[in-house]
Amino acid sequence: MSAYQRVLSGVRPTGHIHLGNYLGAIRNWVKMAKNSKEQLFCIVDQHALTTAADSKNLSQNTRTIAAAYIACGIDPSESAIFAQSHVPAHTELSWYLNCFAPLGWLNRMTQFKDKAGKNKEGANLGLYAYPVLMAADILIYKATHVPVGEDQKQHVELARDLAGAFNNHANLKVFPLPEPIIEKNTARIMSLRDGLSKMSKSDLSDYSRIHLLDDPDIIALKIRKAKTDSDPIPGTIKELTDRPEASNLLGIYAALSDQSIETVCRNFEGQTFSSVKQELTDILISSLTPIREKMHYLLQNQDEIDKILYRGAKIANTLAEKNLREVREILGLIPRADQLGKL
Ligand code: AQP
Repeated sequence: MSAYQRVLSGVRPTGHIHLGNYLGAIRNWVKMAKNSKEQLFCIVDQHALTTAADSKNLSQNTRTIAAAYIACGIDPSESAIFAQSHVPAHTELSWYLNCFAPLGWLNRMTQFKDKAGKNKEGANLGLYAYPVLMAADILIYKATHVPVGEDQKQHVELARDLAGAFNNHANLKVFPLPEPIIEKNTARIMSLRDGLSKMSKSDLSDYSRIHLLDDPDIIALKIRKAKTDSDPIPGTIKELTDRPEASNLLGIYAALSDQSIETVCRNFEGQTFSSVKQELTDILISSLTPIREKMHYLLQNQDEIDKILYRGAKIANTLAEKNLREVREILGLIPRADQLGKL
């Protein structure tokens, strides 16, 4: 029997997909997909519009993220891979959920505070309402499990709260409460330039992250330049406290070599970062080269990517429309002509 009923997750096509997206999210999707009944992986292009809409590159970025999913091991014949904007039910459900979302819940969202920065009055409504659209992304499929990095945990919790609020209104268990699935060791991969900041697509410095499309020379250069400290590697994880950059690099090495950080510390004990950086470079290159090559191949065959996206959207639309019809009926809206008799 499958451990997971229906798995759903997504990435924003906002720029270069990076090692944090891979280790914190997509690698876990691949593992979970093998153990779940149904999987849907979307490229959340409408979320990308909430921060500095990059209309010139959005469609290309969307295809690049789709290529990354496939290259990282998501099988499009077993999982629906699609663009969020190809399934209009997401935004429709999002509106209904908006009407169940007290402002107090949204005011607690830390990502809005981080992304809006000091200029909250100037931030757009889409950025503020982003977590409700994310709840709709999940609930429109009645997804049961949502693999994410640590930064998205609060948003999945909001989706649970909104599912509960809607279920209470309906006096029915319409939506299952989705569970966030977070891989503890890779939940938060940090910037290569600052061990206290998350590795992020929107960081201005390319040297802060490894892109999945970086070639070996660039990977080697970025790791050479990665911030470290001058102390040798300790034998225990406890001694890594207050050494954020060292913890991050050893954590990345541990994740890629499928070892615990404890084992990595023991194996490298007493060595300096220059030798560890060489080993880290080697394992990054050997892990990411097949992904980069497959992404390049797919990106040269964009029609193939589009076919996969359209096929995925067809599966997603069928599921979403069925659930949307149920929601509309509960809310008391007159059924749409095209939905009559289809429940
Ligand atoms: N540094 C990270 N470590 C672990 N997981 C991460 N994720 C993102 N960064 C890290 C996880 O990747 C998935 C997709 O993220 P997203 O693109 O939808 O949004 P994000 O979390 O805002 O990612 P970025 O890279 O920081 O993008 P920008 O800069 O555009 O905001 C999620 O599961 C996320 O947790």
